Amino acid sequence: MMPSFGQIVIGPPGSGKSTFCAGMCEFLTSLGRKVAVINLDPANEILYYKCSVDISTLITLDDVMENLKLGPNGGLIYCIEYLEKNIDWLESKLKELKGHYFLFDCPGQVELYTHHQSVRNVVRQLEKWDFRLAAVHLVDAHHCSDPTKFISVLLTSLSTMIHIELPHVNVLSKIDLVEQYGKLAFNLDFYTEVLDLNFLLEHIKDDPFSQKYKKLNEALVSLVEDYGLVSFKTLDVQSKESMYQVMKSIDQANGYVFGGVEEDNRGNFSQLMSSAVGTDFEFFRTAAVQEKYMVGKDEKP
Ligand SMILES: Nc1nc2c(ncn2[C@@H]2O[C@H](COP(=O)(O)OP(=O)(O)OP(=O)(O)O)[C@@H](O)[C@H]2O)c(=O)[nH]1
Ligand SMILES: [Mg+2]
Repeated sequence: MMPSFGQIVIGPPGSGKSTFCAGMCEFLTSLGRKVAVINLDPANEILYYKCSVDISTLITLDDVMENLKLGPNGGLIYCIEYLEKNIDWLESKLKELKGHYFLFDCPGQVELYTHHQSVRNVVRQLEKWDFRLAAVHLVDAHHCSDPTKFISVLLTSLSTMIHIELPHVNVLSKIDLVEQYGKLAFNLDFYTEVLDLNFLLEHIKDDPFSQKYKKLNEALVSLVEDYGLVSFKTLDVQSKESMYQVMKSIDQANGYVFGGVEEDNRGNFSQLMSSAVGTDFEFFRTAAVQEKYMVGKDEKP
């Protein structure tokens, strides 16, 4: 039986998860992939995409907050625990969508990915149903302009990777706005490759507050370096080239390149190779797709 492939799209509030799901759905559809977007965020009010399954038909955050007198954070945790307890609901919905490529739009609450067990348990269950998944972890790129914020981004990314235990693609989203809060101290590669973080420490402001946490920052940075797990792709959701590069990384991470090639192209060696080795045998086919992608939308200046 064919496994199901897909992406678990996670990250802090406002990092661009829902926009990414909408863009990725459109992009993959133009490539000929049959995509189903699953909204698992009970706080999503307006959806930018046509979703195939919507958690709000199971439970809504408003109902929970009102009836259980919970705040937005507690309410969201309750909703996700409720989803975990009612996993049969998800199973029956997903069964009807067999043969699709899945995009799971998840809530923007960090502790769900670093500590809490429910998302992790739902992911493990999906794996038991033969889903091959990659976590796509979006973080707003503007955090690069502040070294201490970037250290916290690194830590969140690392804890998420270790906690969720999926093949993982970290993405700096909204890269088109990266310098909106100030010029970067280093080239972009410095932030994406995460190689020599000691340089970062030199750029932390020299005020009494930072002085106090100097040793802590040093320790955190060396922890991230010791694991050597965190690196980033960059994303501008409006750019076809950028979407293509992110898609290639995700296809390698969840194994789609080896097992999920579109029905029509099964056995098409060049396609398999182009994705697997990262060269661009596919260039002309993709160029055509890029023309088709987001037709009618304004191009970036
Ligand atoms: N400039 C720019 N804006 C973006 C990009 N991606 C998302 N945005 C904007 O960022 C804002 C938040 O995007 P969402 O997709 O709602 O973020 P989210 O992570 O789903 O947010 P929550 O569900 O509330 O956690 C929206 O105004 C988007 O238009 C991008 O690549 N570039
Ligand atoms: Mg969202």
